[in-house]
This record gives sequence, structure tokens and C-alpha cells, in this order.
Amino acid sequence: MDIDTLNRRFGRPPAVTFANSPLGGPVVTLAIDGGHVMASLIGGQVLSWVAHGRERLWLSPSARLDTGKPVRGGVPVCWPWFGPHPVDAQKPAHGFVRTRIWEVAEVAGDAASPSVTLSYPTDDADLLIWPHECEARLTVTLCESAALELSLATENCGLVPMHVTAALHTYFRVADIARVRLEGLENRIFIDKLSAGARKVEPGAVRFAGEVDRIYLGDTDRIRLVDEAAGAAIEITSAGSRSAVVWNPWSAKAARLGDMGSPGAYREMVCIESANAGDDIVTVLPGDRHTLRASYRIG
Ligand code: TA6
Repeated sequence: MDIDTLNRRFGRPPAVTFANSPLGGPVVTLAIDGGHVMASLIGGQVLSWVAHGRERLWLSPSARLDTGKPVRGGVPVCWPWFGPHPVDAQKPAHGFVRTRIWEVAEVAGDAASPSVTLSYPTDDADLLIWPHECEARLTVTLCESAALELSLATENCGLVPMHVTAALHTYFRVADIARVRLEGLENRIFIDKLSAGARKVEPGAVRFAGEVDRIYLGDTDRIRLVDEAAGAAIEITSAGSRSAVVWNPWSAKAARLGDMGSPGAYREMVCIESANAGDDIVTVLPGDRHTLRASYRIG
């Protein structure tokens, strides 16, 4: 659907508008006093969230929407599997919808709190890599005080149960990763992907002095990201999730990734992902729906 048609059918300016992004694809922007959020229809991916005049998400400086490759940054949607494919390592990491064109399903809310729902129904070609007829629906809502709410709904449109893992793989922008701490994961068990998946217990607030790649398990519904160097904090609240992923590549891995931008860019981001990952595998019965939610509030 071209931009003029999208604006005619779903636009509610200035709260909801569609445009062709200079990054090379169609985007939708939700805007209220005090903030705005932009999401790409390619990948159903939030790319930017500005609250109280400050960009709160990190996006690769080489991000392009028209390369057929997943975009690093913003909120990539990992679905219908998180990490490597459960049985076939040849399949893409983090599922296959990050490069697919999503449809606009609905625009709702009002000028004070607009929302857009993007939908990706699987097609026959997808059945070759994922043997289930299903649909992902991402609802992005910009709330009062520019809080951001995301919900990722999985609907099983098939006839057999479907086992899904997923994540809202959010790249938060920070002033200095070495002065970031995460509260709310104390005493949680985590799977340490840097120690061959060993299970460990988090003794206190999470801090970063090197690469971190962990899946925290259990009650991970409230995490506070404290960006000490910026004097800022974000309250992260999840639902429909029994796991949270925390990742920073640090310098060596960041250099290998090739799309992080400058050598020090790893210091300006941290991934905190509301997820269904690790042991947290969700079974969606035929005709049923599971929703993974995350909300981000400044403060
Ligand atoms: O969520 C953490 C993680 O699984 C890391 O292991 C790292 O691979 C990161 O995701 C980036 O994944 P991507 O496929 O976006 O490069």
C-alpha cells in the first residue's frame, strides 16, 4: 500500500502519519506533545522513541530498511523463535519477520495516546521455514508523558499446538554502559551464554565491565535501567513473559558485528529484552493467542 493510501486510510495527523523514510522504507510516526515514536513497516520494528526531547533508543548509524537484512537497533521483533532456530542452525537467528513487510491492521487511541497495530500473517513461503499458519501483531502505543507500550501478539491460525519463543529486542540508548546499572534482577537465575549456558544467580544490580549475554528467568516483570552518567532512568514493565534478555557486545564483539558504527558505540547502548526465551517457551493452542507486553516509562 503506498504512503498516500496509508495516510488516507489510517492517517490521523498529527497523531498518526505515514511517510517514506530516508532509511529506505515506509514508516509510521505516532506523535503527542512531549514525544514521538517511529516504526518501520519492514520488520514491524520501532526505530525511534523520543520522550521529553531525548532519543531513548539506539539505532545503528548504518541502518537501512531496503537491504533485506535485519536492522540493528530500535526494537527488533524476534519471532517466532528467539536466538538460533530450535533445530536448524541454517535458519536465520531471531526468527524471520525482521525483514518481512508488515501490514497496517489498525490505528486506535486518540490524540493524547495514539496507537498503531502492525500485522504479519505467515504465508505459504514461510511454511517452508516455519510449519505453522500463524500471525504476529505488534501494537505500538504512545501514552501520556510519552511512555511507550508495546505488545506482540501471537495467534495460532493452524490446527496443531505451536511452541514459540520471542523477544522485543530493545536497544536502549545510554550515556556510558560502564555507568549503567539494572535493578530488579537481583537473586534471579540467569543462563549465561558466555559460559556455555551455565546457570548462575544474579547477586545484585547488573553492571557492565565486559560483554554480557544473559537470559534471566522467572519474575523479570519490572526492571529499572539507571543511566547514571545521564542522570536518567527508565522503568521497564513486562507481561506475558517469564524471561528477560540482557546484552551488551562490548568492544571486541561490537567490532566483529560491523554495523555498530564507531569503535566506542557499544558504550552507548544496552539491550534489555522482554522475552519468552530460554526455558520460557510458550505453547499456543490452535485458535489461541499469546501476548508479550513491554512498557517503558521515563523516571
Ligand atoms: O539478544 C542477545 C543476542 O541473542 C546476542 O546473542 C546477539 O546475537 C544479539 O542477540 C544480536 O543479535 P542479531 O541477530 O540482531 O545480531
